[in-house]
Order: sequence, then structure tokens, then C-alpha cells
Amino acid sequence: MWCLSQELQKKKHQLEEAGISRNIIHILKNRGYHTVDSILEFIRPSLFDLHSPFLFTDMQPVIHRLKKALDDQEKVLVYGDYDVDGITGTVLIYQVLKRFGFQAMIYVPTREEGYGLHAEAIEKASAQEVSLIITVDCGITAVEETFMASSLGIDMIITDHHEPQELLPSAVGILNPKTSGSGYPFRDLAGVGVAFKLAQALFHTFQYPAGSGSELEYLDLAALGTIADIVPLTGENRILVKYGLEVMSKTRHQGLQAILEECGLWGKKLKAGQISFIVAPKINAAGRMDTARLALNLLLEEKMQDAAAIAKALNQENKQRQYTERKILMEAEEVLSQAPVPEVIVLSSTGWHHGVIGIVASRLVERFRRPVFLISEEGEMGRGSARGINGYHVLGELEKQATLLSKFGGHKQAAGFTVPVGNINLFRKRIIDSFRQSELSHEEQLFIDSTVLCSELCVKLQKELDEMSPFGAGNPAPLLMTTGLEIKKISKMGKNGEHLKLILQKDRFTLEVLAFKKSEHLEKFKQLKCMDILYTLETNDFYGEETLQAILKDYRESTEDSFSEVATTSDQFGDSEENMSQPLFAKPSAKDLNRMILVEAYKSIRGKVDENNRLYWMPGEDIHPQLEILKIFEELRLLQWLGGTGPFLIELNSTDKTNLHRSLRYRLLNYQG
Ligand SMILES: [Mn+2]
Repeated sequence: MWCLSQELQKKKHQLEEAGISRNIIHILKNRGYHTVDSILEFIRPSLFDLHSPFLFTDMQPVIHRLKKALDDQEKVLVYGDYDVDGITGTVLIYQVLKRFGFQAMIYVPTREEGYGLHAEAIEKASAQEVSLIITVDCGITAVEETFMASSLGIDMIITDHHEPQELLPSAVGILNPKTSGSGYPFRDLAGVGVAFKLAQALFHTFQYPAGSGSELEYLDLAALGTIADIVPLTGENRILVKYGLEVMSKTRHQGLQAILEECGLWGKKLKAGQISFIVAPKINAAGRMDTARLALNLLLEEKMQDAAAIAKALNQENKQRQYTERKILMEAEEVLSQAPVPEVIVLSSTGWHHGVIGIVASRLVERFRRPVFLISEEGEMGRGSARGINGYHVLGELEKQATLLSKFGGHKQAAGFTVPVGNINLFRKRIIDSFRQSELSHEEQLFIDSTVLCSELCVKLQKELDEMSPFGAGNPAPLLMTTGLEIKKISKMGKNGEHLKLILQKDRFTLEVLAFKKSEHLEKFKQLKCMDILYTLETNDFYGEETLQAILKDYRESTEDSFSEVATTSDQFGDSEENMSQPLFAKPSAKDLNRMILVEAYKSIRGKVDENNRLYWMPGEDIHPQLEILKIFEELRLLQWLGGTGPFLIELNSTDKTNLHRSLRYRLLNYQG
């Protein structure tokens, strides 16, 4: 079903005056960004807006314990998870600890050992005289293991982002934004995001070593893990990923450079989609097929040559993984073809590699638009992986069947579980019954962000849409609709002709449209006189000339009144009109931020920087306008945030001439003032 929200009101909006086009304002309003402030924060995210890590209630005791560990040169074990989120977070904490002189070591369990904290690993750590363990991306349910560690004289610091259970481990401190008393305002951080917050607190506490780095250097790892873990790319995650991708394109991590080279992405502007579809699977391949050691070594490697060799090996392992994946997928589809596809797909087999069934489950969800539970039987036990559809709470459904399961955990969209093989049939029946009792439907709803006229399609619009990137979970690429197009030309594309390329036209405007994996629609397309399409927009750099390219998501034959065929929703708007006209800055002194004050502020910063052009600066009492100044300078690339959430470590760039009007933040401010 195609769903469209109502059109924007006709009167000219202040954001339009500041140079944002109507389509963009419309899209952002539909996505819940109602106030000018929230729109500005969204299209101009700033590192100066990162939350203080000390908002975590437990950050003080954690840092206090870490200080003691440093003073006494205790052995500290960083205990991570084997997926990309876990590995990046583990490497991040380990490297930061090392840089401040800690006796740090790493442990990441194999997939055979399974997810989470293990008693044997704690015993091993104890034998090696470890007296402090920091978990990364795991541990929030490790009540018994934490108790056991403490009986061996080991303290625990738990950093995690998984859903907590009622009983929390009695650790020195728990950093998990999903616990009720966490104190932290943003609950969607990935495991590596939480690790990054701990790193920020460490840098704040142990100071920024003169002339050397800051937490900015680790933003590449934070972005990689955050994208790979499919957490929503909104709020603080959006800031981490947007700037993290920039850091990644110049990364100091040799292994990251090597894997980007292996993927043909080194030296290019990076997109979140490339990281999740091309880079992350290669790093994950190690964790899936065997031990995660290869991926870990990749990120820790300091010699480029060795890093390149590991990246090659990972690529090989990924190919093996893809082969295994295809095989399981074919087997699953074969089973499903023998009967009508049930409301919820629950399949099990003895031959399936449990490290790959999660990906296969995702593929089946895409294909059949149903929740999927795949189980790999190993003797008496089955290890399962589940993926949901919109509105289906995978973890919640597993909770309902808790009596049939021996272990489960995860998130709303994805989860893992262990089930005795004898219970699988009953489990399947109950899961399907539960779905039937819910009011969920399998029909996919496509939410159209905006309708666009053929005449409006230009590279400038695409560039503006691109300012809404990074795209991914929680922030999909805008879905556009254009109606009444005729097919001018249609041809097959790709190695086996599996894709189609269409040239569509209306009046004198034409649009190039790519339809991936739609070659079987060729005849259908040819019979259409006139069509409406849903698509996302990209640019194609063709011999140095940028051209527009639409990626087709759905299509249908045009009717007399195309709009009446679309379900319209108006509830998303609410009373947003009023909100939109609220003044941007509530603080009275903010509107005085004119050109002169900005020039004075810039001179003052320039007068205070050290020989490395750096300044560790705490804005004074009236912090709000001062922060706005920093954000305008950041937008204009006059300065760069290096670290801190106030005080800030900033570095002045060498450019000194700029036009203030290039800053959207400044323009909006000026328009109001
Ligand atoms: Mn995670």
C-alpha cells in the first residue's frame, strides 16, 4: 500500500527563506521534525551536541575504579562480543586504556562458546591475575557470572546496550542507556556507542595529552559498529556516524584502511549503506564462520602490509560465508515452496551453520514479508536466530514462549535463542497462534516522503536530500513519488541481465531509472502506457559529469487521478504549524549573534590557541550563545571539535576567510534577527 502524508501549507516558510527547499521541509516534517530547532539539529548535526558521558549515573564510580586500576597497574580485561559492534567497542576501549598507560588485555569469545560472559573465561582471567573486567556490548544479564567474578576477587564494569532484565548484576558500575536508572538521555546507543562514552569520560579525566590525540580518533570505530548493529541513525547516533564516516575516510586504523581498500572504497566519500552492505559483512564473516580473532587482529594491526593480508583473508572468509548462506537460503525456500507460506516462518535443520542463519532469516523476511525464526539443530539443542517485520516485537514474542526455551535475548527487530529440539514443533505452533491473535498484517506499507514533479528533479534536489544522510535504520533514504511517466526506452543490465534500466519521460523531462532484480517485469513494463513510480534518488558520476539516477522501489499503472489511489495520512502533522513559528533561540542574548560578535569570538579563540592551534575551552556562564558560535564555526569548517562535552578541545583550521552566509545556522539566526 502506498501511503502519502498531506501536502505542506502554501505560505512561504522561514526555512525556505534561509535556503532550504520545500520538498526537504515537507519530508522532515513528515518524519517528526516539527520545530526549526529540531530541523536544524537534524540537517546540521554538531559534535558540540554530544551528551556528557557523566550523565550516566554510574560513570563517577566507574572512573574512580579505573583510576585505582591505573595507579596500581592492575590487569584489566576488556571482554567483548564477537560481532562488529562488540569488536569495534572492545578495540576502542582497549586502545584508549593502553594510551593512558593501563595494563589492558582483550578477550572475545568464539561463536562456539556463544554470546556473553562465560564462567570459564572468568576463571582463566583470574588465573592470569586480572582484577578488573570491563564488558563491551554484553554483560547486562550476567548476574551469576558477576557474582562469581567477585568471589574470585575480580571487579566488574559493565558496558552494554542490550535490554536489561529485572535483576541487574552487582557490578562496580553499569553503563547501559536502557536501564531505568542509567541517567543517560539517549537510549539507542550501540555497544560501541556506550564504549565511546566511556572513552570520552577517560579523556576528560586523564586529560588530553599535549599535542596528541583525542576521542575524535576513535569515531571511525564508533561509526562502524553503530552502522553494523542497525541501531536507529537518529539523535546522538547520527552525530557519531556522520562525523565518524569522515574520520573513517582518513582513518589511522591501518586495518580499517586495508579493508576499505579491499572493498574498493578507500579514498572515496563513504556512505553508511556501503559500510553496512559491503564492509561490515566482511568483518562479521570472521565472527560468523570461526573465531572473531581475525577481525580483532585487523583492527589492532599497526603494520599496513599485515593489515592488508588480514583484509584479504577476511574477504575470502566472507565469500565462504556467502556460499554457505546461499545454500541454506535455497534449502529454506525449497521447504517453503511445498506448502502455502505460513504467517510466521519457523524452520529448523541439522545441517545449518548457526553463524549464518541470522542473515538468511533477514533474506527470508525481505522475500516473504513475514517474521522468520531459523533454528540450527545440534544434537538435543537448537540454536535459533529470529528477525521481525514492522510492528512485530521479536524479543517480546520469545518472552511469551519462555517456558519452551532454554535461553533467549536480543532486541525488538532481531534476537537469538536456544530451544530443545523436542520443543520446536510446539514452539512453531504457538508462535503462529500468537501472530494470528495480533492485528498485524503482512502487507508492506510504503510511506512516501514527498511527491516530486518531473520538472523539479535536478542534481540540486539530490544534494539537498543527501544532507539528510547518513541513511540507514531509523532514517531511510527519502522515498519519492512521481506520477504520469511514459517509458521511452527499456534495456537489460547486469552480468546476467537481471536488472533493468528505464528511461522515463514526461513532457520534455526525462529520468533514468534503475530497477534492480526486476528483469522478470520486462513484459509488464512494456505493456504500461503510463506509470507512477516510487524511488530514491542518487547521482551517478559519469566521466566527471553528475547525472541523476532513480532507484525504483515500486511502480503501478497511472490512473486518471493518481493521488486518490494513495492513502493519505494527516495525523503525523499534529499541530506542527504553530511549533514551526516559534523563535529559534529562547535565550535572549542569542539573537544578538551578529557578524561583529562572531568576528570578535573568532579573534578571541585565535588569540588563545597553543602552538598546535588547539584550545581546551569551557564556555562561560551563558553557554547557549557560545555553543551556537562554536557550531557556526564548525559548520563553516573554521574549527574542528576534537573532544569533550564542555570543556571542549578544539582545533582551529588554517582557513581564515569565509562567508558567514554559507552557514545555514547563521542564515536562520539572521533571518530571525
Ligand atoms: Mn550490539
